[in-house]
This record gives sequence, C-alpha cells and structure tokens, in this order.
Amino acid sequence: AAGTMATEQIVNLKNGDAEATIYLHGATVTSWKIKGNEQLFVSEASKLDGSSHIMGGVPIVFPKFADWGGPDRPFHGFARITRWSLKNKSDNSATFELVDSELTRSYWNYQFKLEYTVNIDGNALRSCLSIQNPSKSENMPFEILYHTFIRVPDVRNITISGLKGLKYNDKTRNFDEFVENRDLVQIQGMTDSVYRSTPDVHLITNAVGGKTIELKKSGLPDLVVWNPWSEASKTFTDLKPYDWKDYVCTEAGSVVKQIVIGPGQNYVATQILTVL
Ligand code: TA6
Repeated sequence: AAGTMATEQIVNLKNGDAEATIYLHGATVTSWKIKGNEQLFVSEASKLDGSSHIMGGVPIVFPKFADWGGPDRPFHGFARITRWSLKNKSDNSATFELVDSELTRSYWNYQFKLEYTVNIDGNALRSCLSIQNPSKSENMPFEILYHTFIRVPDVRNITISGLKGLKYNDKTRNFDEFVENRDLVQIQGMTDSVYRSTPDVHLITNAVGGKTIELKKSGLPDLVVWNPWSEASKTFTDLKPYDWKDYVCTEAGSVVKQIVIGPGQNYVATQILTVL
C-alpha cells in the first residue's frame, strides 16, 4: 500500500532467470543478475544509506555532467543523490519519478519531470528515461548520462568496440582532444575519455563469465569510458583499493552538447544492456 511504499528503500524485479534491484535513492540499479551471476559492480565501500551517491550500478547523471559550479552544486547533478518515488511496479518492471522541488530549483532553476522505467527481459536490462519540460514558456537545457559500472573479472582483459576514428577528450591529459585509433579500446591505465557521436551499439568483451555485453543506446550520442586504475582509486573514499580491477564504466550520455527541449516537450534516452 501507499504507506509501505513511502518507506521502501529498494525495489526488486524478477523475470525467469533474471533479477534486478533498484534503490529509490537515485533510482540507481544496484544489481542485475542472470542465472545468479551479477553483471554490475557496486563498491563495498559505497554508502547505501542516502548520504551520498551510490558508487556503482547504474547511477543517473542529470541535469549536468561533472563539475558545474563548485561545491554548491552536486557533481554529476542531483538525480543520483535524490530519492525518487515509485510509480508503478510489476514483476519485471518498475517506473520511478522525480520532479523539481525547492532544493532542485536552488541548484538548477527549472521545472522538470523525469520518468524512469527499468525492465528486465531475458538477458537484457532496459533503462528508459523520459525527460519532460512542463514549463509553458521556458526552454530546458540539460545533460544526461547513465554512469554504468559493468562488472568484469579483470578490467585489463576487456575490449570496447565502436570507437575507432572518433574524437574524444581525455580528462587524464588536460581534457585535450584526440582521435581514437584503436579498433578495440582496452584499459591499460587510468582512463577517463569522453567520446562524441558514437554508434548506437558498443560491445564490451570479457565481462562476467567471459561473456560479451552489448550496450545499445538511443538519444545518447556520447560514450564516456572511465577506470581510475590503482593510483587514482586511492582518492575515492567510496572505492576499495583494488575495486578498479573489477569494473569498467561505459557511460552512455549526452554530455558534449546540451539537449534543449521546448515548453511541453519530452526527450527519451534509452540504454539496453544485453549479455550475449
Ligand atoms: O564519468 C566519469 C567521471 O566523471 C570521472 O571523471 C570520475 O571522476 C567519475 O566520473 C566518478 O565520479 P564520482 O562523482 O561518481 O565519484
């Protein structure tokens, strides 16, 4: 009933061999299992009590990526540190909602409504976010990104397809621009690259059980690839020293150019992860 819903912290989904867990805090998917095998990474050092963002799973970055005005404005936006409300739930699907409040308007003075549906079906985890601008007169500019932590046995063995020939900005090298010349990107050191206008499908090999994960996206032109490696890991209080080996972040987003939607308009950003 409504009373129990308000105090609920997590939502569990189940569909045949697939299971998922979503925290209302940030509407962050923290677990996605196929036949009991966990596909997402969440750090054991992550706070799960709502005092900070969840370090792992699939946090939602909105309305801004990275730093957007110092300590007064939360890094990677406020969606991942705000409690969402559960609107609908079935065995294999749940829909969450976040609307503007006095607090969100203090960071970012726009009216908005986000509707987020997470669905598990076979070997796929489907995340669909509808971003709505209820204003009668104002345009709404925003950035959006799924900060997905893919669990892997050893990040040094994975490859990511679909990036060759694309421009990217490298945050580990002064945010300078480069062109990717590798057919398959590997992680061989600290990596923090923002690739623009990438294809709608990327394959990540050597994920859990040696399987390949397909990341399929729409409404999300960019892909950020992040792994802190050993040195930088130490600067994160919500990562354990060796966590970096166990995940790669492949983050589908629109972060290079802002999306602008007019009054009454709606934008849909979808990510589908499939274990092949
Ligand atoms: O998306 C990549 C990134 O922005 C990195 O630059 C790195 O700092 C990371 O996200 C983690 O940030 P967080 O605020 O989640 O600790």
